[in-house]
Amino acid sequence: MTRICLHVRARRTAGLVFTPFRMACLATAWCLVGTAAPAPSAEPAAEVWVPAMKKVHAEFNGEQGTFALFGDSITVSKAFWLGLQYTRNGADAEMVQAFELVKGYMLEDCWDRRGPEYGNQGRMTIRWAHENVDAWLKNLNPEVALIMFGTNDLGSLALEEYETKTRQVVQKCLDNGTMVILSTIPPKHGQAEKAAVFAEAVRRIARDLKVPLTDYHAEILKRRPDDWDGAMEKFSAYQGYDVPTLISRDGVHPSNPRQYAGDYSAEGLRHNGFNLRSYLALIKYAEVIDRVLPAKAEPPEAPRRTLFFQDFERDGDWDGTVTDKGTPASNRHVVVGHARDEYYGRKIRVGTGNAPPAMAKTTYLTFDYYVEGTDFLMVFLFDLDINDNCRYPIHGPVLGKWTRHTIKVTRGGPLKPGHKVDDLFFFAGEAGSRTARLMVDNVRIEGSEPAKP
Ligand SMILES: [Ca+2]
Repeated sequence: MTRICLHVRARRTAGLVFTPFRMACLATAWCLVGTAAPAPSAEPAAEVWVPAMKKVHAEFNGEQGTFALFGDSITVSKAFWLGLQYTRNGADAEMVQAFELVKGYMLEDCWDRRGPEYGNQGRMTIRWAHENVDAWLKNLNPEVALIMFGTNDLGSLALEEYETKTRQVVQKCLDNGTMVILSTIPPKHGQAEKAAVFAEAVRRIARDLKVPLTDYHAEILKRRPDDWDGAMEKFSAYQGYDVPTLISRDGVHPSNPRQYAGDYSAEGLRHNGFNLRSYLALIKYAEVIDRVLPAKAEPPEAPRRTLFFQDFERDGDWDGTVTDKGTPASNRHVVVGHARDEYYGRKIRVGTGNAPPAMAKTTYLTFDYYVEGTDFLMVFLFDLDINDNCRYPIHGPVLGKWTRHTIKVTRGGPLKPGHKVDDLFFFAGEAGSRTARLMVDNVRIEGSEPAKP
């Protein structure tokens, strides 16, 4: 990898410090030739498209994070893109970083924008896009559009019409202030030569119009140069999408074998054609976000309000022994954990009272603790709405010293805004422990936004 590929500025996105990024290198061999003239089949260099796309983006007047998918059945299929948000088995560090960046930036519903109103439908060609792109841009006004047409065009369009209309569709997007990521089409059984010619046309458009490209065609051939085609006799034992190469038994669509579902390891990317397409799109979109798009402003946090507070200075509902012996002056009374638990060395229960508080959109639990004799500390919040505990381990607790700790309890876990919590549990040490000690004080639940009813 040459130095040029490692150029990335560090930035903060959704709490993640974004550090050197090799994404530019993944989809192409262009990086390997450094600053030499691009080979005929290479995508435009980032040094070319980044400034060009910044210029396009300067004219953009829509909502930040809007990502459109324009294409045919290979795009409308939910085997593409949608599943990335749930499963990324075998993802390398680069993909993990790319996903975090995209997840923090893209509007959440853009994983799932499917149907003709969103610019994707089965059996369609670039003619359909050419007729409808004005409406899509007006209605969706995407910040970035990923475009791939051509597989259906192979049967009915000559190269010239395909290339001209693709070029015009891209240009309309750019004129709207919408950045484009172009994609070459996959190779197709029985029309491999024409598919290669169409792919080359898309590379040409990307270079001419200075837009980034995911070279799906080249990436498939790189991974399966001789047996990408699931229609081959050697795959006759398999059915439909279940074939373990990159194109299905129909010779047209990307494969999606169950064995490699959600698998983005090198093996998965050799065997699941939809995963490969999702992967390439993710890496390229992340690169665009990182290198072209302005950092997304963090929404200002609403003031926090206290939903529950217990300082053990008067009557209340808890299990544990209240003491003021040897406690810090500012804490006065604290509660000491007991050893009568089946699973943990010390336990404290704190009830939230007769009117259990509903969690706010963003909810924090803050408490003071004193732990010694164990480094295992865990908090449970009992969620009345799911009738179960939500667990929050405290990794590496401070030992032998009163410490204040805050957990964001509504972040990604089962505890959702609006859910009510009636008990909090604090645990330390293993069951039967003789040495574990646990004390807790100033248990406070705060929300930064009113809970939805
Ligand atoms: Ca106290």
